[in-house]
Amino acid sequence: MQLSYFHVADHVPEGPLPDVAVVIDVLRATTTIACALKNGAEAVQVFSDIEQLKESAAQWPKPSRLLLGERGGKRLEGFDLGNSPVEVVPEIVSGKRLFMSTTNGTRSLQRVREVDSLYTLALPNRKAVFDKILLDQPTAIWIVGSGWQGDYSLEDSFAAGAFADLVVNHTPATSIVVNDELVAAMALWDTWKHDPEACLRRASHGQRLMKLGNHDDDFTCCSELDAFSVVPFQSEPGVLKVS
Ligand code: 3SL
Repeated sequence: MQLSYFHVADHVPEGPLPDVAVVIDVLRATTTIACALKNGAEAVQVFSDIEQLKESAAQWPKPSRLLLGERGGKRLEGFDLGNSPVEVVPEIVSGKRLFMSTTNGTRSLQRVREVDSLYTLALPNRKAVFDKILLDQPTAIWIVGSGWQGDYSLEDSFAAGAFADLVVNHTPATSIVVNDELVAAMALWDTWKHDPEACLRRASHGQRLMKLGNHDDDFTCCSELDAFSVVPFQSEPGVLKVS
């Protein structure tokens, strides 16, 4: 099984696709997706373009839809929710389709939406996603981070290393770490694995969120390793459901 990591969507190569892709946006899109599906959302449909999101949402019955999104960490005007994993509680999201657009995470998802098996991963569902992917017995996995506006992000690379660490330790004889980006991500995991929240707070996007206000609950939720078992899977282009 060949494992590669690309820290932003723009670094994903053209050409043959792998059988599995895993998209990561620890702060906070893929954590929010995991929490929303765990809390009973019918699906999360992702868009990088806000106008397309509004058009698609308008086709959906009003009582069973929610608009969720942010730019620069702040909730979009006229949207029901921002992008906080602690806001997507069962009383609000259960049975609803969430139409979602975020600064970076939804762009990465769009970039690999043609891959046959597409999953999203956050720290709380790392082990669950790993267990599911192992059943697929893939030959190649692309791990795709979201970064921040085209730049590297510490927390996505940390989570990429956390995922790769599980794969490599479980199947040492058959796992091949293809690129140096993933070697570096695994070293990051080794550095911070005993204190994931410290890594998230040290990251530039963590610092950005702290400047925007009190996000303590977000940090707690986003750094809770292997806490629950929901596995978000792309069931049709752009639509994530529980696998
Ligand atoms: O960039 C993204 O996709 C978001 O997760 C950013 S934020 O944490 O909501 O600010």
